[in-house]
Amino acid sequence: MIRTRLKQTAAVAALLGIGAVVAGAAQAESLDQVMKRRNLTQKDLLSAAKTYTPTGGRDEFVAFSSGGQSGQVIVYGIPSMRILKYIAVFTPEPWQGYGYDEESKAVLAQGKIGGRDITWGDTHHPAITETNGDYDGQWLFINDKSSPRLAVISLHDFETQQIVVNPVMQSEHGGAFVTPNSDYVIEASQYPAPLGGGFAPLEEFNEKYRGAVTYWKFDREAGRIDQSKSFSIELPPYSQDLSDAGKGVSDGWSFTNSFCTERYVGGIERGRPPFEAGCSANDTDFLHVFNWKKAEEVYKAGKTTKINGHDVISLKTAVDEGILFLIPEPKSPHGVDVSPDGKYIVVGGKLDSQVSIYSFEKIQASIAAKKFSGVDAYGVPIIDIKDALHKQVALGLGPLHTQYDAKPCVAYTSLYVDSQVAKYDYCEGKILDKVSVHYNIGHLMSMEGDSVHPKGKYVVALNKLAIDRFNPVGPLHPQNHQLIDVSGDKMEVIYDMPLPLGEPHYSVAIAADKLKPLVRYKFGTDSRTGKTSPVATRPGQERIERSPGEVKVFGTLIRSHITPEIVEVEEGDKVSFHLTNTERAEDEVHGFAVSGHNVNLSVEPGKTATAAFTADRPGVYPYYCTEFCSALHLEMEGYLLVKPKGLAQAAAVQTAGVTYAKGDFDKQYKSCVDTQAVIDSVVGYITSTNFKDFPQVVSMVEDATDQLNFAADARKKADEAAKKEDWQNATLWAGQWWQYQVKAADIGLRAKTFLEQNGAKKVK
Ligand code: CUK
Ligand code: CUA
Repeated sequence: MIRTRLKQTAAVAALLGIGAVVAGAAQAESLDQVMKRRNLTQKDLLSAAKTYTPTGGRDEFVAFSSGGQSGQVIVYGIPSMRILKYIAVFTPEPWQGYGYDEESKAVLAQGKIGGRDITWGDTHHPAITETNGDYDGQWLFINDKSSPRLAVISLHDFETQQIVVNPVMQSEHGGAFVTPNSDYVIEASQYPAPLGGGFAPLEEFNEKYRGAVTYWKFDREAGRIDQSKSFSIELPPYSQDLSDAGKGVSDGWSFTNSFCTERYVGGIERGRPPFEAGCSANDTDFLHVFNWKKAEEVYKAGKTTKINGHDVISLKTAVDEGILFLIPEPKSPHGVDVSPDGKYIVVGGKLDSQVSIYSFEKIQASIAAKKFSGVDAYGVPIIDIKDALHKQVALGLGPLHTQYDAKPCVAYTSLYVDSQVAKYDYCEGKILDKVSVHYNIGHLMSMEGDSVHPKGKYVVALNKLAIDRFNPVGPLHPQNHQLIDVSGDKMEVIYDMPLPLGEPHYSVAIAADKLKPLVRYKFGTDSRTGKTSPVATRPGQERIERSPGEVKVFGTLIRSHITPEIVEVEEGDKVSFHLTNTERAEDEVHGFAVSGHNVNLSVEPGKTATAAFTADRPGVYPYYCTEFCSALHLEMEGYLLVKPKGLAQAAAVQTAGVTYAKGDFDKQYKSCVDTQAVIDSVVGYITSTNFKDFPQVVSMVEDATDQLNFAADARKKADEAAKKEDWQNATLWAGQWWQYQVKAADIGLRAKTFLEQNGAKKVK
């Protein structure tokens, strides 16, 4: 064992730069040869150059994509299209410990419906918080279409912190869409049902079934939706679809389209034609136009009805107070997207060949003049389509969703049936370009393309089918996001990215430099509340608290040990491990898993997480860290001993596997002293540079200093034991001293490499 350590000392020295040069490799291939071998064209090379991101390179934009049925959010970089993270939202996700630690279980539990766990979600539309209509990169919202819920994700740590259940709807689609200062998050229902739940026969569809739109109040300071300050508006039983908030001139208004205004109820098994036939019979459906500022006043004035304790403005009040208007929109409409200046509202019709561009000014003129073509069956005033349209542009078949460019009046609309993206001038109504995508595009995303200042450069096509684009992996194909370069006059598809997680609907992309995520948590943070955890434990304060039937472990995690290492409980005890990662080093995550108990934590630097379970089976259960965190990661282990009830205390004789004598101690001690010389040389190098100009290195130096302080402490213990000629403990503590030295050397080496590669200068 000692000899191994000596060898390791040599290895550390070798790592630090006294190594041999790798012998000459075969002649490198030329670019021409690679092109030939891989059958690449000049155009391919150009695309590669536009998307390739060299090692260590960063992306210009970060995209947040819905993860569809996975109930997650997918984060990736643009233009490299490299996936960076899956954010667990509605679905348990082991790597992040989501749904395994008690803190995140509490978040998932907020999403229960009628006491039932819903362990997945159908995520559709992410929205980043906005300030004056610009993305601010602080919070992210996403909806669940299947069970009407909305989640709040902190962009400080990319973790889900809140789930709210819609109190009146049974399904939804048109969320999450934010108002220009994120005062409200809009969520509109999809399939009508009795508001607030409960049964009503389908024969009473017209009378008892309803749609709704909810305005969730976002409390930015708390970073939470405030359910007590949120309200809804009752709507006719149409299938309300997507929404968008007005901005600029149209701030204070919002728009939600709809289909199946026929209010058709299918029933194939009852001999009726299916929903799809009856729901697409009319030539037009209705765009809903809301004065939400007015609705807010009406809500604050208390002119609401309570449903499940939630304030609802009735359809009648909405009409009487001038909150709701309808405008016909052709045919089976889908997306509704407000232009960056707020002057136009673009609607795509799935069964139409044109987009309809409504003018906010014209809509307002009609409302002011009370010029309506009639009312619907519920008394809602209808504005004549001719009085509201700015233009209709024939783009192609199946226009769905629209995003905007940095250039004024330029928009991109997805054409589902044609499998194309159309670029056009929506002010003049002129098509500028079209590009084919593969296949059947749903949403599309331009950079910050639904904000008041879109960034242009790229559009991503979110295709519904991949078919032949990738290596086959069975009947369930990956999703395909195609990157389109839109910087020139002609759009060019330059990259295909398979997404193997769920069917993404909408995505949003933000300039990467607007995101300022944490490197580490403040000591003892509960990442799900963002506050200091009441069970955070400082190093040296680790303890086991026992009460009848209950054992609470307050522990810490640091390279490479779990404190405590042995936990003895009795069969039937309720056990909780409250673990705090006391690392300050970047990316030094520790996991925690207990054999056979479904215990799995991810504890990032500074975080506190809790695993709770009942120890109902006597036995010996190893626990360990699940992240390869250091050279001694495998030794980051411990035992949970579950004693059978009533077992007499065994004789407490612990036998060591190996015994050590003075000679062993001397050898170990010498190897520590040798290692210290190596460390000193690295420290000498680092401190001779301008390392303080590199924040990453400063934090590594902090971490290494921590490790060296731990080393000094272990050395003291070794010295004390040696003084008592307790060679067993003296040798073991000297070994621990060496462990800390290796960690310090490891970090020092990383810092040295960083400085060398990033052009650090000698200062002394
Ligand atoms: S929806 Cu899926 S393609 Cu949910 Cu926004 Cu249009
Ligand atoms: Cu901590 Cu492995």
